[in-house]
Amino acid sequence: MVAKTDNLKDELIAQAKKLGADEVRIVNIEAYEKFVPTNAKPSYLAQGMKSIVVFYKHLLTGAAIMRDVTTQAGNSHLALDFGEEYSFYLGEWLEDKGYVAVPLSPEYADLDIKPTGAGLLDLKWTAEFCGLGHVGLNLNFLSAEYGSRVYIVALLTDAELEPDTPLEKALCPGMSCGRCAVVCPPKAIPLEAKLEQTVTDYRNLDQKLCSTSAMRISVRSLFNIVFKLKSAKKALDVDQILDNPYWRDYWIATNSKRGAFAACFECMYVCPVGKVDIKRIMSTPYRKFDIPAGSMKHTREDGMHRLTYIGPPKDRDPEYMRDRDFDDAVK
Ligand code: B12
Ligand code: SF4
Ligand code: SF4
Repeated sequence: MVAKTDNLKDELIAQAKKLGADEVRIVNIEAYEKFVPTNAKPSYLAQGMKSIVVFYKHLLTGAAIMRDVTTQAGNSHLALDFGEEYSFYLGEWLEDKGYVAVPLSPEYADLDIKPTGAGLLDLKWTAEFCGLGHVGLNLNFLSAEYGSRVYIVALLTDAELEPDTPLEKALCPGMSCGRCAVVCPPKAIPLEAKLEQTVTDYRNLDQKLCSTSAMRISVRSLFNIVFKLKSAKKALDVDQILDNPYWRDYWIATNSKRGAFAACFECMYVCPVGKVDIKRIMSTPYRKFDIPAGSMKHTREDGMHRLTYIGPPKDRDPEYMRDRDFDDAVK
């Protein structure tokens, strides 16, 4: 028997925040499905669901101000784990009231939706759809409070909840900021756009390039290395190959997830959006090395806005850039 309450949505938001969620919004499933061009939609998972409850959990500022990517990854996994846990308890809270609810794994990538993997819902769009924030230049979701330094979680329910609407104004100014694009190690974020366009026209990400940093140790990297060794132009030195730190990284990534994904945070900590945490992040010594004054150039000519990165200082050497690609072994 469903317990009728007039203010179920308010109670649900209060409950989610009590559990630890930062901001919570509601998506109406019927309206959302009309915009989803892939199978990453609620009806692919379950029939009869009415609402998506979407919320985010922020990373601790301490993780964003340090140099060590592994510690950042550990913190990001914690934020995701907590979010996932809250989504279970929130689902249980709804079920105690007579509804059904199901949390969605926030980092799972389904190979049937897309052969290279896609979320059960593409959460950045889900979050933009209900005004939780806005998807920025780099296709990361930005919240007004913590910029992109948040992880998104969602659950489906058959409870009919009043939906929220998208933000009226983008949080990301696009090329006139462009900090994420210049600092991105594999240059996976757009570095130029037509002057007359706005960020919603040109926001994009080369996912394959990004994954070389963000999923440094993955099945793809393993295949790449095996094929590279197989087609070596010289006799392989077994000791040299076994000595490469990649194998230990692979074990650590399998064991702890570190390096397997969430192995790059560059676009997250340089993003100036975030009224709660950004001042503290930008004022810390190590973050000042990211884009020191004068290290970024904007050119506006031939109808194009182009970005160039002149930095970074030499001693800024993110951990994941160390060589683990076996080039010495094969050339
Ligand atoms: C696959 C994946 C990746 C891929 C692709 C990233 C991407 N931007 O899509 C790679 C490996 C590159 C990646 C990298 C990172 N990721 Co990731 N990743 C995911 C994952 C598991 C699925 C995303 C997905 O489905 N992408 C869709 C792609 C694969 O399909 P596509 O064909 O290119 O695009 C189609 C769909 O988007 C479709 N679509 C589907 N639904 C909808 C709905 C609407 C309304 C519309 C218009 C379109 C639409 O339309 C497109 C065209 O057909 C999500 C979790 C989730 N469930 O959302 C986390 C997620 C996106 N990752 C996250 C993070 C944090 C990262 C990294 C920072 C690494 C890290 N340190 O953790 C980087 C950031 C890269 C970046 N700039 O976005 C967070 C993002 C949080 C945030 N603030 O935005 C997420 C949401 C995890 C989470 N639960 O919080 N990731
Ligand atoms: S996670 Fe790293 S590689 Fe991917 S877009 Fe951000 S800065 Fe670029
Ligand atoms: S760093 Fe700048 S351009 Fe990139 S997402 Fe943030 S606000 Fe947008």
